Amino acid sequence: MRRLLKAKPRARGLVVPAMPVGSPGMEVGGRKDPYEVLLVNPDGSTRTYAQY
Ligand SMILES: [Cu+2]
Repeated sequence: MRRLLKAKPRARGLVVPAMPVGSPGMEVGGRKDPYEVLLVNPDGSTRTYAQY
């Protein structure tokens, strides 16, 4: 989020589909599944923005 605010790319926002375990608000013990944060472009398409 900090990186997005700093870079200010032209985009609608960031999304994380499917509520992966270990993402913010989806903590389950110490389990952390890998997931991608997608940037939503102005035209609605997406690209990978970050991987965790
Ligand atoms: Cu959830």
